[in-house]
Amino acid sequence: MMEILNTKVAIIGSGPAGLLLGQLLYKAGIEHILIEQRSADYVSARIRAGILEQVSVDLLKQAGVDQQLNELGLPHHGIEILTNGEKHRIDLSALTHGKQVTVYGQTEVTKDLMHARDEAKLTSFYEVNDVKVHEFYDLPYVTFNKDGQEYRVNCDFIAGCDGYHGVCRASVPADKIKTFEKVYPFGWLGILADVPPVSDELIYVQSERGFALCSMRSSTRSRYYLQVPLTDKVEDWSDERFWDELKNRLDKESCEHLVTGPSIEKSIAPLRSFVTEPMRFGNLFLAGDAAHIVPPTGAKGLNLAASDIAYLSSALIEYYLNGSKQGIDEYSEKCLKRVWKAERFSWWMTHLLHRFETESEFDIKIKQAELAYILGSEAGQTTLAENYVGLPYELKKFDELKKVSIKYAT
Ligand code: FAS
Ligand code: PHB
Repeated sequence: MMEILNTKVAIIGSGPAGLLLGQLLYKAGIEHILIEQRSADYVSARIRAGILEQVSVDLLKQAGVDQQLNELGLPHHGIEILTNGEKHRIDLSALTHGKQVTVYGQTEVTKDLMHARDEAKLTSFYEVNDVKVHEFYDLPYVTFNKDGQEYRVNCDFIAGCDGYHGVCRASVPADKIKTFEKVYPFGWLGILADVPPVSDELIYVQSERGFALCSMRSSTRSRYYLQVPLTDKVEDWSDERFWDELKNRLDKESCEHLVTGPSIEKSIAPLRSFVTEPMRFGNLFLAGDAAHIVPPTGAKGLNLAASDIAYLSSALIEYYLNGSKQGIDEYSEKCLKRVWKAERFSWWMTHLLHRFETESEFDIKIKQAELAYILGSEAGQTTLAENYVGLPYELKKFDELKKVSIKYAT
């Protein structure tokens, strides 16, 4: 016997996009149901991004989940780029009239949003199977199975926040969707270790042995990455081999400051650029990784998910509060303008800092000259800095709506 539920918005996926949308809709008094295939424990344990743009921090504040972020988040005003054995600091704040980024793990963002959801006793279904989306060009509904019970959720809208491998994008008829993709011929081997970071700020490394990144989660927990061939497997990389290779790519001073220790997480992530056009299909909206993927070099993945949700939550709040469909109709075009700029920046940073087996000696010289120009020019550094801290939203009405949704704050 199918159990029938009715709501305004069905959110598929309990990653940062789905959770943030749910929280913003809740703050605006708009009922919704969240549907996730994995367990809540699995979702809250995932280790991924680490850098929040200021616009993402503002959105988490708007959602009322910024308490721990304010206490534990690390404001960063610069990054370093290491090339040819020399470190060059990019003064993000000086070059962007005071903007900054905040180091705060996606894992913590997810836990903060899940905690807020639990506190508000919102309707969530975890560990579901066989999720399907239906009739999203007409009267949409979602079906799924949980513990042997079949469910049908009738709704006005479906938010496809189910990531790159989700069911929502896959459910769009082929003649209604276009995708753009670039797969990079290497991956990132990431390690998490409870050791103090090698430096106060992130170090992006361009070396002849390949890219490396020195990042962190706190003053006692570090996150490091190495560019590795796609053929590598995690089991090929002992902790000792990882630390030795990282030292081979770092400068002398950093090696002297590097504290090594046992990994608490180690994984290899593939790198791709991917965009879906459009991002809206009748009453189905794609947001976050369901619609686009960036190589993590520019630290944009999580932040793009946040900007999609800024646009989508604003559009849905405007629809239910003011009866206007303008935000809904403009959703895809507005998202994609910001998505493509972040795709370009992420592609550019990846191209500039990684080694490609196919590049000629001339290509390498040109890339080194490009990086030397960027590092030696205020204009060059500014273009890197303003993209890294996050380009502004084109969402003037969002501020007005923020007041409305705060008015509904519980
Ligand atoms: P997510 O993929 O986070 O969430 C989608 C959710 O939908 C998941 O919980 C999934 O279980 C669920 N789902 C999927 N199919 C479903 C179905 N059929 N039914 C119900 N639920 C379904 N970004 C950075 O900025 N920096 C990084 O260093 C970085 N590292 C990354 C490392 C890895 C291994 C990966 C995969 C991504 C990384 N990213 C990084 C990008 C990442 O942070 C994403 O941008 C971010 O998770 C996007 O959030 P969501 O769009 O919510 O998608
Ligand atoms: C991270 O800390 O996980 C991180 C930071 C910056 C990036 C990518 C990942 O560009």
